[in-house]
Amino acid sequence: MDRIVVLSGAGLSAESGLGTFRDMGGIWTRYDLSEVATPEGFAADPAKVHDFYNARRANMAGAAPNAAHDALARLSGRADVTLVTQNIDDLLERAGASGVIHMHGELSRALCHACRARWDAPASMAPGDPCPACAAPATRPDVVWFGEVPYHMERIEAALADADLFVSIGTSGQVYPAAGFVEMARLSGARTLELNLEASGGRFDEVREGPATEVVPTWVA
Ligand code: BV8
Repeated sequence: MDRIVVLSGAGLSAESGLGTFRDMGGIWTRYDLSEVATPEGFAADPAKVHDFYNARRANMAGAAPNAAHDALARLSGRADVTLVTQNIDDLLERAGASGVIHMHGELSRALCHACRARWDAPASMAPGDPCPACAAPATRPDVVWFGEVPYHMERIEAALADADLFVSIGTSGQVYPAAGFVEMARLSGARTLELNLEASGGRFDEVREGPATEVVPTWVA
């Protein structure tokens, strides 16, 4: 049985109404990422950063998984499949997927800068909220900002080294280290497939263009 690594990006959740980043009207065309998705931005204006993530958390709560999430949920839990996502939403879990690796963290989780405790984030966070574990007013969304080390890299790299097939879904391949995964998979002998609205221009053996709700269920079936 093929050992499969799937990497998803914002295009997986686009048809659920969650914004992408670099498409027309994308999040990074409306916000300066250095102000809302870096540790420096958070240090400079934590209220602005919390507002940014509180709005996305509300958007996520009002969204529903789509047919692509449902299809990946059917794949998940299989011993030979590793689901990696750059997305910080919980739509794969709400579709029933298990063992999803959120390399950029999760919007539904909070983190304490002081003691590194993690817990389910409230709907709205604000500067100075006390940590439930150590009471320090050092809480933040549990997401990986630019300049921070992504989560679970060892586990992801081990899966890529062992993969027979690497499938990239709905990502522009602009952000590292995720953008380098296709090359890592190729070097370990895996076949590579891109499922995307439009080809990202990355080096894939095969590209299937179309909306995720069409090309992902067709591939999973
Ligand atoms: C790190 C969480 C060291 C927060 C995010 C110069 C060269 C190379 C690298 C760098 C460099 N300068 C700086 C870096 C490093 C930097 C980086 O890559 N910068 C880029 C901008 C050049 N990376 C980092 O800082 C990372 N950390 O490098 O640490 C290290 C490295 C390795 C090992 C140890 C240490 C940390 C990066 C994480 C940043 N956090 N998100 C949040 O979400 O707010 S990243 C951000 O971009 C998004 O969150 C998203 O996860 C990610 C990727 O975006 P996409 O998902 O691809 O979305 P995008 O809009 O770009 O594309 C949408 C796609 O969907 C398109 O392809 C479109 O066609 C498709 N689509 C649209 N609709 C549909 C669809 N597909 C299907 N169906 C549809 N309906």
